[in-house]
Amino acid sequence: MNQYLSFTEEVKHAIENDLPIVALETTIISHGMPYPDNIQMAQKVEQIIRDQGAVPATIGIMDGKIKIGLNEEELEIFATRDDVQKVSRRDFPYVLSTGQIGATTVAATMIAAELAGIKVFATGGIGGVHREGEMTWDVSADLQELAQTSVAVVCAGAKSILDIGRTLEYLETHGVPVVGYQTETFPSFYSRESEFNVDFGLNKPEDVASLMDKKWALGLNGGLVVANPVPKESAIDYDQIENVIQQALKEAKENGIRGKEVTPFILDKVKTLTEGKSLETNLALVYHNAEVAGKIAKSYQVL
Ligand code: PSU
Ligand code: MN
Repeated sequence: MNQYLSFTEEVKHAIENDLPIVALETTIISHGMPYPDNIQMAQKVEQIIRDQGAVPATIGIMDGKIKIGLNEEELEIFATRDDVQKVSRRDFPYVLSTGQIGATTVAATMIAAELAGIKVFATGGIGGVHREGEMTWDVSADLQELAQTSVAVVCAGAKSILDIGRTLEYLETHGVPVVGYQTETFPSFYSRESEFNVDFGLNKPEDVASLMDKKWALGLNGGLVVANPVPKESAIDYDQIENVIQQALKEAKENGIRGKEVTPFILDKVKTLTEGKSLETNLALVYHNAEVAGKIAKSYQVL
């Protein structure tokens, strides 16, 4: 194992005994949701994974180590401190070497999961090609990570703050399968649909596990997107959220928001503009993703 990894007892035990493990990210805690919703979410997601018979491993950087699994106290730190760095692939060496606290994005969590031998990761939504990305070149490092790091990312698709069409084109170019879990339509985070289809619809956790197994057995390194639509009762209407997103994007532009600040800024605006409804939806979809990821991890482990 890599010398910079450090494990909780629960995760260490799971690795030693070949138990199914689901990785979880910390950017969603530190930069994706307000306190105390974020800490409640972090705890509940772990519980949902345990209820599925898998072991949660929330990943973050602290004390010069990449922590694979965080205890209660550490989770609280990620949820409350305002000096937590947002860490993607680029930021990893800096934050680790300066001993800062780093919340891992999808890309960084995938890197850590792969180092730890974890194959399944549950999150909310992946980053992607931003709208007007052809001008700004704002393309999330999550996409390039999916191209090269062999982890299945269970998410509710990509937010329509992004250019979903270009995001899917990017993934196709880089050989990343986009699997719809019990859907043929690519979900757009708050909504169960978008204008785009997934590449492959699969209905059972075993089917997803089998696809993962075949991909990697062929030496086709890289991840896959398992797009799992938000439950119906928590979904927001596609057109309704589009108006909100337009407004949030406009404000981001007016405020000159750039680089890694863009995604957190827009998320926060959307939350304010929907008067918290988007947060409720966000929570519901993360819980659903955790449940499905737990099932996939179990199915993959017995192959
Ligand atoms: N989308 C969400 N919530 C989030 C993120 C994305 O709905 O918290 C976070 C994830 O950690 C994702 C990151 O990996 O934002 C992408 O940031 P960027 O676009 O700067 O790559
Ligand atoms: Mn970006």
